[in-house]
Amino acid sequence: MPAIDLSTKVSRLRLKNPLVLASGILDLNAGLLKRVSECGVGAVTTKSVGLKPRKGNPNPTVVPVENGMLNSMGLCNPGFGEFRRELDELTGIEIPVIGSVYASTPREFSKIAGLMAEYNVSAIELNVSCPNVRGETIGQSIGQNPRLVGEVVRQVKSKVRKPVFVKLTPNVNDIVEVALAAEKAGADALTAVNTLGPALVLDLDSCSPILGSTFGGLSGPAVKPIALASVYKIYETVGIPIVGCGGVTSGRDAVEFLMAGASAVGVGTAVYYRGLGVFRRINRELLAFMKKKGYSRVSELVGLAHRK
Ligand code: RRO
Repeated sequence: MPAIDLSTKVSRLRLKNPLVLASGILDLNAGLLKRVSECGVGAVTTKSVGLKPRKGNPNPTVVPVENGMLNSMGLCNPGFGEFRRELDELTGIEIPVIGSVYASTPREFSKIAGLMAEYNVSAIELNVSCPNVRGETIGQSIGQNPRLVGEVVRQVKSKVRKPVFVKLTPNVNDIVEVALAAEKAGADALTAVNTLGPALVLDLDSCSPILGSTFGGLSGPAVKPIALASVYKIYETVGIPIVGCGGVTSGRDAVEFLMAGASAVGVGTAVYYRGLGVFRRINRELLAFMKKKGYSRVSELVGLAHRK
């Protein structure tokens, strides 16, 4: 029996296995990204960075909930001026790094994406889907507007030669419309999906919201069926590869995302709850499933759920 091949391709990126560290976890500096890269993951994504530093929302910004967690970080990051020092130190990393960026206008997106692309990253991920900033044109207020998403992608693509991924928000009426706008404008891949919200948890003693900024984005197993439906719907209509993301914790979850149409699978909240061993465990379970069912390549699983 031939050896089972876990490798996969997303646009021009070759991954040794389909697991990707999702943006927002253990990714704010080179030391952490390198540490994660040695734990069996196929690629890592950086925290979303902007042109200027951003303090983010008041504490607490993370609260565990049943089957997941809420975060309201608020795009806190040191700004590109500081973050570029971390990128300088990423030279020895042996797997693809996806550089995540955010901005508030198409022009600003092309500027920050152009800066990020000068460093040791294999692709740029445009974060147009953070749910935790209100009252500003940033994050999901961009991703909820297909026309604006198209303009952002067009301007970035005219500046950047590396593959451009667009991270989509599930907090829309029709995610396929946004995915199509991104594809039409030249996006090379889609990451689906960011966190679900607004979501709320109350403290019964103080009779008030636990999160410092009231609402947050929900992630983890609780969102998996919605994330999976998003990937499934996008795959039916869109031709570019998808990185499926939302509640992946086990090999079974990864298989579901692949069968729904993802070419790779983001893991975020599971790292928070289960630690860095989670990547090897998911890969082991994926391998065991493939062996049991007689699959020899990940590509044989991609989109299988659509074969009527
Ligand atoms: O920083 C955040 O609050 C955040 C971001 Br950038 C994101 O993309 N998704 C999320 O749930 N939180």
